[in-house]
Amino acid sequence: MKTFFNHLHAQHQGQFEMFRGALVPCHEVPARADHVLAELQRRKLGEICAPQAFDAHALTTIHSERYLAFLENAWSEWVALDPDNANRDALPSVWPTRTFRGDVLPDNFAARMGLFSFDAGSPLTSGTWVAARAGADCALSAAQALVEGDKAAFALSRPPGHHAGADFFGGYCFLNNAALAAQHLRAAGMARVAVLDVDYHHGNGTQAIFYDRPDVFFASLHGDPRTEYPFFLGYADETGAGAGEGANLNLPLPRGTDYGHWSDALEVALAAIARFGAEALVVSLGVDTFAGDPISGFTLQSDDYLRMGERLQQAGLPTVLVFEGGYAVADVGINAVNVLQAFSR
Ligand code: SP5
Ligand code: ZN
Repeated sequence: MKTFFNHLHAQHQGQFEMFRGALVPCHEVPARADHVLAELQRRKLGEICAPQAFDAHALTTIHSERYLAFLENAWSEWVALDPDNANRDALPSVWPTRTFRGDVLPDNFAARMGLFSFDAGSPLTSGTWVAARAGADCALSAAQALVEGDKAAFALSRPPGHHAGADFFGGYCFLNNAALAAQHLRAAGMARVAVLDVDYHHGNGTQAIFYDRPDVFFASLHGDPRTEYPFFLGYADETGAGAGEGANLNLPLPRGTDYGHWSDALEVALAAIARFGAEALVVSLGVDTFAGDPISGFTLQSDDYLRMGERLQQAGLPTVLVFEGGYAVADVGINAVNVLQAFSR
């Protein structure tokens, strides 16, 4: 199995995220991807490939033009406000909640930061755009490998993507890599594509992007949003809208869930994906379900990821795996590559 990876991911290196009124060191750090790369190389699991550079049009299939223009120019606008900003990441501090307008694009930079985001945990840095674009290229290249006949491909993208919507960032995510991969498969002629999100957190961005579409099924196993981030989406009664009714499946699980109960939910998701008739699968592969994860609440062990990979591979579909969360940095390589191992035989 090919892995698509670009060292430019390390250009996105946030300093702090807001937590309980303080700025605390970012959990989403470049070393995460480097550990996964090192473990892939240590086990000699397939070729590491540079992604193809896709043009901006590939991003507009998922993201709005005004959001992409904002992201591309945000850092230079931030530094133009004050030269000292070059040493500080940009975080939003004001948002248009209910009753405010989302259609007006203010001139003020802080206002646009808020318009295009939903949390204060996702710093925008000097290298965010370059890294996110390279990550999107990895996801698109992995999808293209399937189009060319590969049975599986891995996008070792960073920053992650599944919380990013058509026109907003948040949850450490800027461009929705899994959605871009799914859409690339659709555009290449696969009639029905499923996205299976196994990250600890609900993939609110991916769900929202495909919510009213009958051609992309979204299924997610995640911490119950009543207690877990991102809180405001990911409930079991969200089943799709309009033509997409029935093509969305949320399986929220309580804190403390172990692999036994998690894998029961996985069977439900895989059965629904089989009924849907997916021709290809995109897995949003977060390993923050790990017992040792510092910000999450499930109790999966490293060996459980071997079983997870075997079960996903047995679904028998051409599969793109896209790296998402996982913040137990020293274990993230072992856990992610344990999932990939079954796809590499
Ligand atoms: C891709 C992904 O997994 N995004 C997760 C974003 C979660 N952001 C909120 C985390 C808040 C927890 N902060 C705990 C700090 C403890 N020192
Ligand atoms: Zn997560």
